[in-house]
Amino acid sequence: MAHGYDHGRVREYWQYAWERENVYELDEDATDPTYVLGMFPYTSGALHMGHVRNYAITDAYARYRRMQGDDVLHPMGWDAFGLPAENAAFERMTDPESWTRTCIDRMRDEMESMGLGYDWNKEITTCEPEYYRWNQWLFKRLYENDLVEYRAANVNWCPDCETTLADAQVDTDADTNVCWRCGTPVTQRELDQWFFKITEYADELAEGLDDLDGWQEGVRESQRNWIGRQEGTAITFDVPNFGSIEVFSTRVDTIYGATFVAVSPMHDLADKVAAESDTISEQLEQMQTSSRTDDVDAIETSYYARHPLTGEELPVYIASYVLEDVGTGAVMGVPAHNERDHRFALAQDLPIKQVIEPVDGSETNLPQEPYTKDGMVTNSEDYTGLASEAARNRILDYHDEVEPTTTYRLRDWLISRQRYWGTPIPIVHCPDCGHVPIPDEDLPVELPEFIQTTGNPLEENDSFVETTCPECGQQATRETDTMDTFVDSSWYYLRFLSPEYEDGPFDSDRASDWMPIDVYVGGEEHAVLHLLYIRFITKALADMGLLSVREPTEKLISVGTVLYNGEKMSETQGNVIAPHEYGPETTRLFVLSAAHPEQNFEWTAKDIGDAYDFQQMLYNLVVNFSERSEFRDNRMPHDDYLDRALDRAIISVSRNYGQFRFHQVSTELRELAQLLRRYRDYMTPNKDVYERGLQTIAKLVAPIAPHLGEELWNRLRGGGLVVNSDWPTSVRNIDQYDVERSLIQSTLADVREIIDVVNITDLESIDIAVAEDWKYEAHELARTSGRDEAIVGTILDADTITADRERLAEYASELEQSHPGLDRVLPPDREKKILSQAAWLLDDEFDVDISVDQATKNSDLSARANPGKPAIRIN
Ligand code: ANZ
Ligand code: ZN
Repeated sequence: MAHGYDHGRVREYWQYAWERENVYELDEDATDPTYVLGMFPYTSGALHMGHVRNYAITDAYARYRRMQGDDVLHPMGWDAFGLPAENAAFERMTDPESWTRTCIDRMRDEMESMGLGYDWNKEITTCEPEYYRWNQWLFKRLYENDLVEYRAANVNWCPDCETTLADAQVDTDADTNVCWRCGTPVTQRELDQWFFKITEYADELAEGLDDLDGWQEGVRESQRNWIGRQEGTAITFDVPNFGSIEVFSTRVDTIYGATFVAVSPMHDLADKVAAESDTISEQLEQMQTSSRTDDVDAIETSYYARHPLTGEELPVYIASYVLEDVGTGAVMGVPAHNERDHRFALAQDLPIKQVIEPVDGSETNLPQEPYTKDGMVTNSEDYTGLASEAARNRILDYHDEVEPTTTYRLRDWLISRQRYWGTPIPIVHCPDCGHVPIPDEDLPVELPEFIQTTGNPLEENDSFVETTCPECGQQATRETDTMDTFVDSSWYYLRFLSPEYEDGPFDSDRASDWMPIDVYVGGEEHAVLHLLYIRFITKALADMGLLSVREPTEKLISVGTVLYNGEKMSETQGNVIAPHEYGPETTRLFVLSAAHPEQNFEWTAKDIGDAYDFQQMLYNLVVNFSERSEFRDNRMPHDDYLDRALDRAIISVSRNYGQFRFHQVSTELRELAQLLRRYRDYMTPNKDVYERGLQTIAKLVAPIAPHLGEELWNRLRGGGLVVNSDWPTSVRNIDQYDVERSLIQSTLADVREIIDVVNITDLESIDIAVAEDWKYEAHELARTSGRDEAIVGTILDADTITADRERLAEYASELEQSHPGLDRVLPPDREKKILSQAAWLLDDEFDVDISVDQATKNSDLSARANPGKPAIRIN
């Protein structure tokens, strides 16, 4: 064809049409729109393939729902604060704001040229005072509700980024804790810091996961692990000259085996010991700032702990393997039954005392290796002879020093950042009044102009720092920390509901109608951080009476990674293919066709080529139709076939869209396009049938390839824009479309295989025979009978089946072999009809006469004809 599909022109033309008609704007009177949200991007300056994949998913789904007649809220905005902007500003001698604005403009352009259908009226940008004033407002409400804490804390410090990091922003790379952004090993520092008390919600956050049916199990499991809820006991050891140490243990049954006590380098006892000795102080400092958690790194102390049950004196160590933020930051060391305690005891030459034996009497490898399983308690006074479990309960009951407790791995959320490009924390430090929140009417506390410095630019800015106390009016200083950017994204989905709202961060009435988010789509790297924060904030807001839901999103799609030669495609790997390299729509079609949203997939030029060819092929079909003058009026069986195939496709494609199986959609549409082409070439097409086919495919393809959809629709004179058109409906409601489809496919495959095997060259005809009625009755009886039922007996006893006993018995035992697991089949007349309609496909392929009949008792095909699997004879 001379005139190919001109992607550039088509794209521009339809984007202009969409904009002119405001097709993506949400009707403000909508009562409960479908809320489809992709995680808004960090403003790094360019869209990458991961973005395109996420946003192609939300866009396809939003379009599908819109064509179904739903009101759809599909907004977009910018997660615009953050350290990279500051770094970029340094490198480019500009300021973070200008740099960020440039990035936003570029990214918005790229999104528009991808044809993503957003309601731009709802755009939000987190670095604007109109947005971040509500971060400050939120901070204050949390503060009033006792969910904010200011305390000195040992925090993770990245020397390169010169900032503190939340625990969740520290990665572990080959046993070393490193900064998630730059990979520099993290050290520890003690600073006064602001925290959000997410741990108050630890229980609810953990328990709520069980009810989040629309979330992938993998994500729920990551959150469960992150929260790390653990039942155990707290055991108090008296420590003369210090007080007491509380340890956390899940194995109180091993308490008689404790031969030492160890505390983490951050424990109060460690501080006390350091204060008493300069050498230890130095050693300790090294331990505290080290990012290694060496198993045997230890400081011996002069303190001892009194064993609560035996009164024995146990030495106390400071040990780096004891983690500050697990349990109570202290352990009782039971070398005989715990791996880490064992390694430590060997290195420190401490006694190893066995108190558990295997129940089956087998030998252990003690003292060379610890025995870590439950078993029978030994060497333990009154508890000797009990099973571990029983001993645990008994010890708990009898000793006040042992208390049941639940611990969490989850820590409070450290939100202080010593950086400029973030939301100022709305607090004044007054010498008399302490920390005083800034009154609501004085919000926002705006960021002052950027100053290039090495430390925190806010600290250098006297006119920002110096202020008066809102309570007593005397000279005071402003807080110079800014908020973690995860605060900005912890509630932005609520701002989208009413972005102009001025009386609060969002309109609570509307939020109660429109929340939760129906589908939330984003990268799998956010499984823990962001998705835990939004759950926490939603719950906190609900407890303040501002929201009526307690979970932010019903359905979550955690999107897999795009790979290139097996590696994640990313800026840092230097293997990025820009989304525009192949034309936006080809890229969209490709990313949606490649795999399930949750799966990773490999970028290949061939698949890109296929996505391109598919568009070309559809376009050519439609152009050819619009230029054709010759059509047929009468109706033939293969017209019925096409009609029915269309109905099947509509039902199945709709279901797949509803379940986010876009790659399935794409496969089906490619098959449908091929079928339409075959139909056209087989015989002069019937105009109505063919036109319906093309119009249907134009609509079905529109959510995943919107520009192409419009172009096809327009050439078919569909009227109006396809985005605004109604989703196609099937003429017949085909209940078992999938059974029909597999009957056709397997029968065609069987024919091909037979022809292949017998190697017939001059075919004359093909006879297809569906089974006799009684076989369907027997099949249905077998299929619906119980798992353990004797099939042959059941069938032979059924007096509804009238058939020759001998043949019935033979068939019944065949059925018994495949039961359970028999497939559902169609009734015989329907099988016959469907196959007659499909006969033209064989005629087209092999150029032969086809007959489709039902087998009769005496015909030679009757033995081989079974329900769902007709007999085939090649002549
Ligand atoms: C004594 C004991 C004896 C323990 C025994 C285990 C086995 P798991 O084992 O992963 O479920 N623990 C407690 N606080 C810790 C901290 N801050 N740093 C390092 N380890 C700590 O975790 C529970 C066990 O981890 C606890 O039970 C404690 O050792 C250790 F035969 O207490 B156990
Ligand atoms: Zn004051």
